[in-house]
Parts: sequence; C-alpha cells; structure tokens
Amino acid sequence: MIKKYILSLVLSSAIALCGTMNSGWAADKVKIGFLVKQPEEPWFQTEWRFADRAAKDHGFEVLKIAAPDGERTLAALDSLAANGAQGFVICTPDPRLGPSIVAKAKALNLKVVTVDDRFVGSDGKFMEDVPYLGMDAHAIGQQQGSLLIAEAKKRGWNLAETGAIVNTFEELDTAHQRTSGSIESLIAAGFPKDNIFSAPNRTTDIPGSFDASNIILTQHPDKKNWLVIGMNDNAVLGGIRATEGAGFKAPNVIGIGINGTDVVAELEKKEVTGLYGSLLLSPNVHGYKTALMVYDWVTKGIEPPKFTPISDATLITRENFKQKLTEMGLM
Ligand code: FCA
Repeated sequence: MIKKYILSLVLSSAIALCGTMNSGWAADKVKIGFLVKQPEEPWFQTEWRFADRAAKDHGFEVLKIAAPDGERTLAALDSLAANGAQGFVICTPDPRLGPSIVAKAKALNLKVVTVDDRFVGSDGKFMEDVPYLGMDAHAIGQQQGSLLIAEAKKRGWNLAETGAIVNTFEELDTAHQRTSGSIESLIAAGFPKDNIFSAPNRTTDIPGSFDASNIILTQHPDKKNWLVIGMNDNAVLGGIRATEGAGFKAPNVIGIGINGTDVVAELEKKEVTGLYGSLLLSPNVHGYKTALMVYDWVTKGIEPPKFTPISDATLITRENFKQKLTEMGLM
C-alpha cells in the first residue's frame, strides 16, 4: 500500500516536472530574426524556408521579417529585441546601413550575421568584422559571360551583329562584381567591346531591368541578336521582356540568370523564351547555415567565421532544371 502510494507520488511529481520543463522549454525557445531586403524574390523566400528548417532541426525559432528600407530595418531590430530575439541574419536593403545596423544591434544586445550583401562602413570599405556568408560574385559573373558566349557561338551568331545588354547596379558590390566578371569573359572570348552596352538599373527588379534594357534596344536598332546580362535572375528577365517588346524572337536572344530560384515559372512556360537558363546557387545553404551560425553564437558562444564563401553554381536550362532543383530540395 505504502509502496503503491510512494510510486504514484514519484510518478505524479515526475509528470508535473515534465510539464513544467515542457512549458518552460517552449517559452524559452531561442528566437532569432531573419531580415531580407526583397521578400518577394523566390531567392529570399528559399533562404527563409531553409532557415526554418535549421530551426526545426535544432529547436529554435526564426522570426522572418521584410526589411525593404532603412527605416523598417531599424524598427525591426527594436521589435526583435522586444520579442526576446537574441540575434539575427540580414540581407540589408542597403549595405551603407551597416554602421547603423551594427550600432543598434550592439545597443540591443543582438548578434548579427550578414548574408549575400556585405555591410559597407563609412570609409566605403567592407565591414570585415561582421560575419558574412556569400558567394564569389566575380567568379559567378565570369561563368555567366563564358556560358553566354559559348551558346552564341553554338548558334553560329555573327558577333559583329550581336549586342550585349549589361544590366548594372553599381551601388551594390556583389552586383558590380558579377556584371564586371561577365563582361571580362565576353571580352576574353573575343566579343567586340563596342557591342557591350551598360544599362544602369534604377531598381533591382524586373521593371528596373526592363526599363534600362529598353533604352539600350532603342539606341541600337542595328543589332540582330542580343545577349542579356544582369546580376540575378530578375535583372536578366527584365531584359528578356524588353527584347520581346522590341520584336526579338527567342532564337535571337540569350539570357542566363543568376540565382536559379527565380526562373522556374519562366522555364516552365510552354513557349521557349530568350531566357536560356540560370546559374543555380545554394539558397538552401545560405539560409540554413546563417541561421545556425546565429543560433550557435547565442547559445554556445561559438563566433562565426568572418567570411564564409559558398561557391557552387550549376547551369540550369529547360532540359535539367526540374531535376537539379528537385535534387537540392528546391522544387
Ligand atoms: C543579392 C541579390 C539576390 C541574390 C543574392 C545572392 O542579394 O539581390 O537576388 O542573388 O545576392
């Protein structure tokens, strides 16, 4: 009898303890923020998805926040802190916000890891003290240029009659690195320098590259074929739309994007378009790894490396995009 009583007492207190531990555990779950400059881009949605996966695997929570401008970015840091977050990953809407973001994060005791777009200090140099994960943008750009010229040669184009629209966004270093790398490859492969036209984009989206590309097409009506270059999928897609508007058909246009995540709908279109393909990067790694870095930093004091390069890129085209994206868990 007494034995039974003791047993039930032990059991009930064990259950009660489990109860407190469980509810305590849920309330104490570590929270981190993940702020992105363009939440409408599939690229960033994919980073978010994989940050969530890291959170699920390791038992923390990710607060996903759109940060399209400086004001909203800084306000988001206040609300993160108010909600008990201990750190955040960010792809900033403007790298020059770096110093204010870092100052605010310090004041609020939040750890910061940057992804894709690196902070720039007031001296115009990268803030190398802030952990950053990103790709070798110049090498990816070079790859874009080499693939474009290879495809143009395969189609037997006369390069003298071919123009290259380069959608630029010089304010952003990663964009500059990519487009200048691409131009270098074209020139190295014998593409006529005079046929390369820079189209400065006002915004980093399809309307931005569409407008800038249109100007180039209007200025150079003599060209029979066009290569379309840009820092990411949207920068190239806007250019493709502009060539269509100017009456060019798919066989006379070659565009290769960068990201790979933002061209799925385009490659699924029944009719072939000027978008030949895209260099598929690793948004899954970018999202998962950076979220985990912040988590390990706040929970175990493991400071992330100052620079983590991610360099994989695979050409996806109409032929292989489904297979490649599925392999990477992106489709
Ligand atoms: C920048 C671009 C994104 C993506 C990322 C790796 O942030 O805006 O589209 O290419 O770099």
